[in-house]
Amino acid sequence: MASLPPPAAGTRHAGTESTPIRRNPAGNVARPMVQKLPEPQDIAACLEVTTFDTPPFYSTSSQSFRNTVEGYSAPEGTYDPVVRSLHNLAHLFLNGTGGTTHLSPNDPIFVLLHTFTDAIFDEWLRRHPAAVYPLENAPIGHNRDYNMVPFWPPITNAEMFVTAPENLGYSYEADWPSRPVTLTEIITIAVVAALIVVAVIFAITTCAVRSKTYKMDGRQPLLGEQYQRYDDHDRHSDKTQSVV
Ligand SMILES: [Cu+2]
Repeated sequence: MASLPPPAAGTRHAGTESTPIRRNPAGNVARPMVQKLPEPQDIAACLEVTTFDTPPFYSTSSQSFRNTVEGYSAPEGTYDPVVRSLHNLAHLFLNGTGGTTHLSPNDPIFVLLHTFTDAIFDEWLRRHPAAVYPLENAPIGHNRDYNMVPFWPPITNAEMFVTAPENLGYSYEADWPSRPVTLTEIITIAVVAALIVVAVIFAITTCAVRSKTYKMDGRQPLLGEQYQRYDDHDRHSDKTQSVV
């Protein structure tokens, strides 16, 4: 029996005829939200989401790092049905083959996007060493001790919930963006700085006043002008005596 010829360039990975790879970056005028790529601060924000996943362990999960990096939540972790961010936003920005779920692996950018998404996950694991993978109630195949499909030999989700250098044989080198300072933090820093300045001025003033007082005390004669002198007293006594 003759074998089928290899699929021509531009066909689907499933081997059925399709169109060439298409890209129309930022060209989806019907969805302004997907006309831009994720920003570095979006990555910084998602790296600060502290919980790996939250019920219902789905694309509607809020404050879930998994759902945030996937792109169904705002970068800070809050679920919003209209938001598309990070991984999802990069797909949708491509607005073509890379933005269509069942075709996206045909665009070579897919490899870069998913490698970088894994690098973010790896950095998140490094920053949150106490994080736990859901034990139960996740969709089928996604509990901690379930095997990852289709890998063979079988390996569980828990076994892959480790940083890359730990036992996967590779590591990432990336300059991770730092989170911008929030207005609340700026106000807090300003208030603390002002209090420190006031405390320093108060301390300096107190020291100066005490030092001056000490010096004045040191020069204070035992008897000043306000005290009656012996001779005055004597004179006064003499007057008294003379009156008498
Ligand atoms: Cu993807």
